[in-house]
Amino acid sequence: MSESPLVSHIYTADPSAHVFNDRIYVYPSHDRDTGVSDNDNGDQYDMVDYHVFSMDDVGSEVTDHGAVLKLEEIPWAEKQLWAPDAAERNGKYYLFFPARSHDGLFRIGVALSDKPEGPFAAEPEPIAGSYSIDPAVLVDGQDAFLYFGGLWGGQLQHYNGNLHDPAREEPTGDSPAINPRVARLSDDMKSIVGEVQEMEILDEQGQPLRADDHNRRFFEAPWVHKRGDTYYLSYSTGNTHYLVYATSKSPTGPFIYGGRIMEPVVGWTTHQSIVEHRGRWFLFHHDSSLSGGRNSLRCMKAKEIFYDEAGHILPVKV
Ligand code: FUB
Repeated sequence: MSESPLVSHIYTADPSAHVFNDRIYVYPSHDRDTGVSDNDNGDQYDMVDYHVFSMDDVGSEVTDHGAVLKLEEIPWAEKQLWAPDAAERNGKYYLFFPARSHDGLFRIGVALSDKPEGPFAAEPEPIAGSYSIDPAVLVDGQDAFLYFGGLWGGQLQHYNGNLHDPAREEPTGDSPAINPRVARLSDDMKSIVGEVQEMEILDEQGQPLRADDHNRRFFEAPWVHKRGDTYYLSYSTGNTHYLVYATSKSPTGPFIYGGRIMEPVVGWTTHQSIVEHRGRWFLFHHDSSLSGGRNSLRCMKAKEIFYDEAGHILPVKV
């Protein structure tokens, strides 16, 4: 059974959900109909602002707090406001977002507010050392980690370590798959401390997932949540359209592949967040059901998820 969209007055995607002050806040992309045909570069995802949504609980009325950050307010960004995330630290709220800058490369920016619902004011420059797309931030005690990365239109295959190498393509065969990146954030959340690291995602034998293992290898939408002393890295496998997860006892990994969370939905992309609210766990994700299957016009949804006694996430029904 496919649940209802959380909102249907605008198209929304890539929902990053957080609980602030016991209320659920969701930070999605805001899809719009641009008339651009679908291609592997993702040109059809040409978004120009972000809205914030909130609700008392999953299933209760959803408030649209309006456009809280617009492309024209971000000096360094040229186009494509893709999947954002938000975090709270020391009473301030931070919206992390990717955008394509004027040189054609995606970078990640940060915008600040005193309130979870914004509006947010963007820093004048992207975060130094950031690249690619799909930022997700975990505040873990005194530490904050920025996870990011996405293949194809998200450009991650064109990086060798942290250096842009346009000739580099997605590996094939038994080469190790490309993995998301992680970096420690400074106390003011505006910069990366130390080196950006490539994460490790290993199979049950402790071997890196192979590049040709398209059913399990990372593609985009990294998200890390913590349950007990276990860190769960969830992500999309992209061209095979699964949501999967891996676990670790460290926020930076290595992560061991754990299984599938969700089967493919209507639409090409799939992108998730997982959050605890009042002792229950929820998966926020999107599909293209609201637009009758148009890949770039998506709608966010939420459903409760469950774990078994060993901590495995039980697959959800689509
Ligand atoms: O919304 C644009 C892109 O589509 C996101 O950044 C990806 O994760 C995919 O959902």
